[in-house]
Amino acid sequence: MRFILFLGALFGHIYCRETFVGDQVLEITPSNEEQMKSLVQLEAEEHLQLDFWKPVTIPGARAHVRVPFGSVQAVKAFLESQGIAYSIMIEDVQVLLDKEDEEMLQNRRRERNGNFNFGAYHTLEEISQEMDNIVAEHPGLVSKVRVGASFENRTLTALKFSTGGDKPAIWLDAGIHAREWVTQATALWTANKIASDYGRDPSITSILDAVDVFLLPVTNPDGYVFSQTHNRMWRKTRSKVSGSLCVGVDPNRNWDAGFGGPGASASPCSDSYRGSRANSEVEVKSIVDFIQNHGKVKAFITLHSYSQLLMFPYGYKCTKPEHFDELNDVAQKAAQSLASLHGTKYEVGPICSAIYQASGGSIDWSYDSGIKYSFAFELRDTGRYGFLLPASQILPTAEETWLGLETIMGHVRDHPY
Ligand code: INF
Ligand code: ZN
Repeated sequence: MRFILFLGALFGHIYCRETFVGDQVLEITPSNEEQMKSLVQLEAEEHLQLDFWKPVTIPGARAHVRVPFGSVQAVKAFLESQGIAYSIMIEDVQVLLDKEDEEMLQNRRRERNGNFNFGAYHTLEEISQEMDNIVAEHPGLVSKVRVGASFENRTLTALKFSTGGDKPAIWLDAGIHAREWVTQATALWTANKIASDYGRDPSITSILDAVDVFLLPVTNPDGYVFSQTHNRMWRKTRSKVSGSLCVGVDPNRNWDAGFGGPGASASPCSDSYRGSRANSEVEVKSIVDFIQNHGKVKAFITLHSYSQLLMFPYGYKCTKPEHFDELNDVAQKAAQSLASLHGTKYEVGPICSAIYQASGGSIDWSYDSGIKYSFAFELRDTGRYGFLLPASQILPTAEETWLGLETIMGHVRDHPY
């Protein structure tokens, strides 16, 4: 572990941030089962501290792995000895992180007098402040809802968009995985878009005249703060795991849907650790309770990054969901709408075939709870920057994603059940 004392002028605190100087992200393409096996063995070598951004799935599929500087030579020598093809996706992770820090600093200076810059990454405090501003600017439409609290007791605050009455609702969350920063930024932009354009944009107006929308921009606030102050690569919650020195549970393995099945780890130190039991994470339990209490949630949409995928159930099994045809049709249309703006290509399909088997995922739980319109987006990009997507791509990402969301929300509006 390499730490530097980061005089946090950025956030006014003093804390240790992990550095990633010389770390490289490799794109590895195993071409057969034997090479796959070698890669799985490599992943098991704990001392190498490999961080798979995109896990190994099938021969010919590309895996992305962040390799700590100290392991780069050994890993490359191993891959070459096995004849496994690879390329360098990111030459030096720290260079991208320094740029990200610099941009956040500059944005903070500019913003002090100007208005909120949706095309930049923000701290949790700034996001919370902007959510308050959106409510203040649209009091008749937007309100704050306390969904619950995180392990470290930060409030899980959602925005409710409602034109009144007791309507069916659409749930939209982002940032369940802390390091996927473009998703929290996209959710905040989306909140402002819906609030600003209701009454002006016929599509948004017709959606909100039929359904309410609940939007939770930072589903994993503890992890998000940790990714900004200690470890940019953090994914999980920050809960204490009894009997382990490792921290946190993968909140996208903790839902009561095929819990503990394939594609989730039983090891607390794994980035896909499922937790000791379903709903062990208060962030997950809070959403489950909120949705069950509401009782009329008809769509559950979650934003992840990266890979440019629009997925629907199932992840915990590889059999087709009952409503496969309809979900696939809606997802195809949504991906087409999304692509129409900047040409960004998304693949569409069930989680298990789009990427891999993953148990305990949120949209499998919502679907099996009767919420038919359950979708997961994997936003930009496909690996050039991965989780470290430059802030310059936030606005184009948010604008194109909205076209996909609007398609799904319109379908929900027109197909009450
Ligand atoms: N997504 C994968 C994950 O390991 C795949 C996924 C997405 C599974 C949605 C289930 C539901 O959770 C990401 N992407 O982590 O950020
Ligand atoms: Zn994710």
